[in-house]
Amino acid sequence: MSAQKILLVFPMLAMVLVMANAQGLKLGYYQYTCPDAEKIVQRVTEQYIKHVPNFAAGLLRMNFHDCIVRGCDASVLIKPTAANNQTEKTAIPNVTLRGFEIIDAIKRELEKKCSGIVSCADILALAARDAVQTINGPWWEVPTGRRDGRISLASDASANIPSPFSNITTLKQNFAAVGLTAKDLVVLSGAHTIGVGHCFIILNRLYNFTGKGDTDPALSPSYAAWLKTKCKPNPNDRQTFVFMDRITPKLFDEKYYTMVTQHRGLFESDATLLNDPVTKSYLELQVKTQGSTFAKDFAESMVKMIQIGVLTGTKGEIRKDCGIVN
Ligand code: HEM
Ligand SMILES: *[C@@H]1O[C@H](CO)[C@@H](O)[C@H](O)[C@H]1NC(C)=O
Ligand SMILES: *[C@@H]1O[C@H](CO)[C@@H](O)[C@H](O)[C@H]1NC(C)=O
Ligand SMILES: CC(=O)N[C@H]1CO[C@H](CO)[C@@H](O)[C@@H]1O
Ligand SMILES: CC(=O)N[C@H]1CO[C@H](CO)[C@@H](O)[C@@H]1O
Repeated sequence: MSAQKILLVFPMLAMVLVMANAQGLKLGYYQYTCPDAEKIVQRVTEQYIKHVPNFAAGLLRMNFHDCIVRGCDASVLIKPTAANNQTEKTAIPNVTLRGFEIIDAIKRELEKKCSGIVSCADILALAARDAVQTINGPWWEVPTGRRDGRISLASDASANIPSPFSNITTLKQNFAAVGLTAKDLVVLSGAHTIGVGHCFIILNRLYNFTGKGDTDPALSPSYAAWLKTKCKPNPNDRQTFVFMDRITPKLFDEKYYTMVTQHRGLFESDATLLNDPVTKSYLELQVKTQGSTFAKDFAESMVKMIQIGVLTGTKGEIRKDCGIVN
């Protein structure tokens, strides 16, 4: 759906978005300093995503991981400088992050056009949005003006990125800690309508849930049987994966919610959305109405997510290379 169309259909959204700039971000921040910035991000992102649509999932997840650790400051992009100074990238939850090369390609283009102006944090937020739109997903406004952080610690990522083994209580706490509600939790988890989950993450869930060679009872037995045909109990296999939304893996639709209500959520963190009245009723409503409000809700929650803990004004820096602190 185009920007114009979504704003036509949801005029209230436009108002909410214009007002949502409490932290000093604004729409079109680079209008005078680098007028083509957003066009360049969009063009390069589209080139990559049209070629490999699956990378849209990679960029969206990377945007989430960036924002939930130290705010949206591109700290997720920083490469480790020494074996004893590990950055967020190297933390366990980051092992399967993908799409770094797209951010680097965008940054190279932007540095050619207007050197030292556009932050990596803005590039990531814009690219995730453009990637999702390229695969016909929802579209949201991205107010800009973020600056890049100088700190990136693996320990922060391990402590703050929600775990796929968490229950609903813990997930709600993780989200509340950054100002996101239970509704944001269920709406943003809808991102699992695209992309993959690696088998090694669910081996215990399938084969040794309580340490007695059992399967998680929250998982549909027939789906567990199917998953076992794909995911063999080999912890050294770090490659094999399954789509999280097996019904329509490439469409940004509400079928992830259908999967969860059928006890076919891939991770415990997906399944547990059934264990809370707010998240459960949202799941059921989207299934019943074929995702009537999902695109609009997703856009609203993303706009909140991409403003978490941003650095503005004179804080932070504009990184020259997204992988390296200046
Ligand atoms: C609620 C807490 C969440 C947990 C515990 C969680 C956990 C995970 C895990 C374990 C994976 C699989 C990674 C892999 O095996 O490669 C994954 C994939 C993914 N997650 Fe989440 N996630 C959460 C919320 C979110 C949010 C809020 C977003 C974005 C708005 C998101 C977007 C994605 C996407 C797009 C993928 C697919 C990545 C790919 O295909 O490369 N997730 N998530
Ligand atoms: C949720 O997980 C936390 C942390 O592991 C645990 O302390 C808590 O008892 C769990 N809550 C429920 C309702 O299972
Ligand atoms: C299952 O878990 C238990 C307890 O953690 C462990 O002792 C056992 O070796 C595991 N079995 C397999 C097959 O991994
Ligand atoms: C994408 C990325 O940087 N992944 C890294 C995650 O962490 C492991 C080690 O913990 C690295 O080997 C990966 O390269
Ligand atoms: C780039 C980066 O974040 N480096 C960190 C290395 O470790 C020290 C001490 O833990 C941090 O202060 C640095 O910021």
